[in-house]
Amino acid sequence: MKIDIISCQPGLIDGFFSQSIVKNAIQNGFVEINTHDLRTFGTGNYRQIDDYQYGGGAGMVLMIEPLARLIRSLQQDTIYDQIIYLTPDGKTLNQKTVNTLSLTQNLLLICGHYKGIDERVRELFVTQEISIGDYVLSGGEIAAAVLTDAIVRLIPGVINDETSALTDSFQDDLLAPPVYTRPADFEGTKVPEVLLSGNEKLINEWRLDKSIERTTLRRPDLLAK
Ligand code: 6GU
Repeated sequence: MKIDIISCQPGLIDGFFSQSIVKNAIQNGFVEINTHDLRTFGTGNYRQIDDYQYGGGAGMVLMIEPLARLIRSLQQDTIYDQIIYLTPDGKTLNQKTVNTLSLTQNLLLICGHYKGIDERVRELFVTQEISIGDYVLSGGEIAAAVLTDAIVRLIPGVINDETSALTDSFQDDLLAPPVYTRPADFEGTKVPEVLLSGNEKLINEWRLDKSIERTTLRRPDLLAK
């Protein structure tokens, strides 16, 4: 899988990817991630990438020309399954979308900044718009890192125990059950007996019960689906 990311602050993203599970996935050849500095494709001597918005109003807008040039130069080498613009007015990200994207070959992510990008970039190039929640970040970089992390950890082999990603919260619209490790008794607070029983059937039943209980209490909206 290959993920290309367009940003005017690529250092932000590279920092995250040089740590984390994503770093291991890159080193082990599961994914190739390239960040592309929009500034490189800026116009004029000052490599301008943003400008005032038509009609007036506060905040700069990323210009269409640098973005179009960069996107087209990337398209010379790669056919993208999706060109995704990270924006607070996109569709809120969920595990279903992450699952679908993890099955693609080539993704291009575009990080916005300031007031956003010229609307015509969205019309001409973008195939999908994603938000990571109802709050505003100062740029799309953190959102791109969130999306990339969520996708990459699903690639088979990236997480040691392949079954681990399948038992995550949200994988079947249920929150994950509680987990425990040693000691079995911490100052009188004990691990539930069933988990020490070795009875796999009982353990699975207990975990499902707890998942449903936790989802009912905390996220009834998930059960309604
Ligand atoms: Cl994708 N970008 C920005 N700037 N803010 C956000 C977001 C994205 N998702 C939620 N807030």
